[in-house]
Amino acid sequence: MKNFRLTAGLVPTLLPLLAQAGYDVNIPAPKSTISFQIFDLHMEILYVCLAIFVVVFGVMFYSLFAHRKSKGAVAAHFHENTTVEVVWTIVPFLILAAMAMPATRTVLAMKDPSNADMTIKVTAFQWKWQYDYLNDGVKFYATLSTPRAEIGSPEAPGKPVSEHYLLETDNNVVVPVGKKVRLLITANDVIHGWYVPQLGVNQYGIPGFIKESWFQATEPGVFRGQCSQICGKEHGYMPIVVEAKSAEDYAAWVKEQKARQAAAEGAQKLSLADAPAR
Ligand SMILES: [Cu+2]
Repeated sequence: MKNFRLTAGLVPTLLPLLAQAGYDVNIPAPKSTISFQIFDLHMEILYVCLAIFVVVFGVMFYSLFAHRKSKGAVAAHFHENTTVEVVWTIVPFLILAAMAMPATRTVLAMKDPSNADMTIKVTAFQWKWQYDYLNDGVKFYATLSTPRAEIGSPEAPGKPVSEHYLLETDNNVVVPVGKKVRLLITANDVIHGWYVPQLGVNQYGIPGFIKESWFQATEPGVFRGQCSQICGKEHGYMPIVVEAKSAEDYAAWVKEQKARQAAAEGAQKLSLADAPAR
């Protein structure tokens, strides 16, 4: 009894701690409409599992305790009980059906990129990403920007590792908050995976195929991900960084990118014109 009281006394102490831990012990905090839906589904299924756990282990431990040998319990001898067999077939079936319905709804929503506000074509390479903003005419590569010296020696004494070690790029994917962004994902060499957990997207990029996905960021911020498909020796060195900005900041970014692109093209034309005629 004393042990029971001790255990029961721990619950009110542990609960606030668990609540405080919050997202720290859970999957990353959702930051897009679809990842909120995925998160809610994950919690619903978790609660179902928890309820099954409590019921099954409750019955088991009660039975062990109430029918223990020292109390003189004698095992019953019976075979085939139709009622019990029907119940233990129908109950799990109903539980599975109840879980399948919200899961199907969420998977269908994940696969529905219709009515998008903008489209970005994502092409994976060994080992970088190319982004092509089909509506705004912006196009660039994004490569890892963690200094080479840090890679392979993160534990080297006296060499601090940068905050976003292996999760930072030279050019981030900038998107406007609240806009539905459709992604057309493909690859140029081998299979890669465009994976940003907080945006709820994990989609293979397969050479010769164009796969669709989408997200709608719910708040401004920087969301980091990585290639999710082992794609060669630098698979771990092709991160994804998505920056969600306000509509005005996004428009300013597009303008800046276009000016940069125009300047680069101008410089290329000039150098071609300077080349000696053959
Ligand atoms: Cu890859």
